[in-house]
Amino acid sequence: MSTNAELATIFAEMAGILELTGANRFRVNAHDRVARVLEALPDDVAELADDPARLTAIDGIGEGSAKKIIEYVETGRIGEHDELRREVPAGLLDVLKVPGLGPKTVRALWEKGGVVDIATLRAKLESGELESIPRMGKKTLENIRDNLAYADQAGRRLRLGAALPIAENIVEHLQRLEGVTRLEYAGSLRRGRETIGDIDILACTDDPAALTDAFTGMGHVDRVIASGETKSSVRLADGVQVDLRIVDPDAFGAALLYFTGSKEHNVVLRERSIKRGMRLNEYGLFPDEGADGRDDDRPPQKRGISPVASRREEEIYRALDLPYIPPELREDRGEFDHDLPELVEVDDIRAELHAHTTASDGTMSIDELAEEARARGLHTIAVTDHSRSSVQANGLSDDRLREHIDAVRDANTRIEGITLLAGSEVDILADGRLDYGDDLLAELDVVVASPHSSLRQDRKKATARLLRAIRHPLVHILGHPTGRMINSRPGLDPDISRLVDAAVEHETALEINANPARLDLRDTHVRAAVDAGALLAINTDAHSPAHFDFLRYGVLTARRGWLPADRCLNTWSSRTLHAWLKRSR
Ligand code: DGT
Ligand code: CA
Ligand code: CA
Ligand code: ZN
Repeated sequence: MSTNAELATIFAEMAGILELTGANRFRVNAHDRVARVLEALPDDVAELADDPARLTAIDGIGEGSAKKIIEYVETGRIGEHDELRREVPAGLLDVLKVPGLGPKTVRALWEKGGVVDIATLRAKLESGELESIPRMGKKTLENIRDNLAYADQAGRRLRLGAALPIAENIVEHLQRLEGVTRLEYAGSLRRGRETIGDIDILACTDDPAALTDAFTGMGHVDRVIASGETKSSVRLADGVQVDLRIVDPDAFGAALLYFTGSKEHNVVLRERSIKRGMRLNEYGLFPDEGADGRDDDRPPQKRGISPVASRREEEIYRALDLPYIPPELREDRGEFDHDLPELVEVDDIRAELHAHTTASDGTMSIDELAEEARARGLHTIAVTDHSRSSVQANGLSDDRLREHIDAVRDANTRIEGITLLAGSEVDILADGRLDYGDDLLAELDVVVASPHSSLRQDRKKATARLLRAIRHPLVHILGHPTGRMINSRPGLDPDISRLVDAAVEHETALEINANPARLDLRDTHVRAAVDAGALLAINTDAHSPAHFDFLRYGVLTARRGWLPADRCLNTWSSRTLHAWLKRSR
């Protein structure tokens, strides 16, 4: 393991132990953050450790963490880590990673149930031994059992929100090398899929050996899987594989097209080529004769055969009588037979309609939230804290909401350059009723209604529940409609076509929650909503300033669902948006 990888593991472990032993959130988060920063850092942290200032210059690494990193580089251990490890059984940290198991529960399982690792957890679930632990009902234990099974089958695909920053760091790092003329990521990442199997990178360079060395020698490389003249693969500390392919500049477009995929999209492109008397492969689009060298697997260009198109993706599409197809649409989901929409872009987004403050479970005050939103160029920010039933999120009682509305309206008169709207993210209760009465909801400028509990309802109940919220005349937006968490919680499975039809009829917008753990609605649901003519909202659900950066994940998902800018509330002018919000008031 490289130093980066080792340190990332250590910091993640310290965060886990601190969490289990009930340390304060701030300390847990600081360790967790350092782990993630090191995981994505292509520079070798051991080299940076010569100078503490170079470490603290990295976003997320403070003075305390820098000291620990230096301690590790110099001595091979961190004193604090050794001390922490003595406090809990090593296998307990795996138990903490089981979806749905928080530190409090794991602690109870450990102290009262004798669970020390996944194996004892499984065995004790089996034997019924855990049922005697206070507040550990049959239902809770059943959930744990299901979550164990779900986590097993979710496998090792990385969330988009984890993969994209890693890929961007690598691209930035390698692009700086002498001789590199082009370097981009391709694959499912470029298509914006919600999870990524591996990261595919394509490059052109005058010095392939130097690029390969730099790639396999990156600080966070855990293992070099392959290292060849044109193709190398590495595994990073967190287990994700990265493939690097070095290609000829004249064939870059063809390679980018091929390795962006999807496989299904490529298959249709190849068939289309054949119908037009041509052949398409990763080196280019060629005249039929000679493109496939029988016993010669060198690129056709090297065998003296000139391509019809190969330098740019656009040229290949044009030669196949197609418009340029954006990567997010390349799934063979109708992109060859339909007029393509003007897809929404990050720069189109001008309003955030779902955000939290310290009144519930956010970290920002109303003023800080407004300042952050204004700095990001938005004309409107809706303050939508949780409602009373979301107890764990410090949801607002009726009285607290009334005070909060006044505070938001007051802030709105004080703060220049942005409009603050008083809103709520109101819980949709299990039967579809909302968590506040209509009088109170009618006082709000924005009502986002979301499910947070009873997320294991059957399809029929879930559909009826969400339909009731969509039809509610005071609801503007249905927030994260299924409540799923990617790789950890399946969430509700409602009849989406009935939901989108009702959303069209009642002019209720459906949210694409941009949090990369949610991406809810998902791409295929967005497509169903767009096809039915529904309105969508892309919201970050910000609980802290950094969460505003989630926007791009929401936009990628929207684009995969063919969402044009004008069907998205957040792109509208403030006049149009405010008029729409007032329609039912
Ligand atoms: P992933 O990594 O599982 O999230 O998905 P992709 O789409 O990135 O797939 P990957 O990494 O296996 O390959 C990258 C692209 O290369 C893929 O989207 C299309 C192209 N490709 C790879 N293998 C094949 C193949 O056997 N046939 C065709 N037509 N294309 C392929
Ligand atoms: Ca891939
Ligand atoms: Ca790959
Ligand atoms: Zn929220």
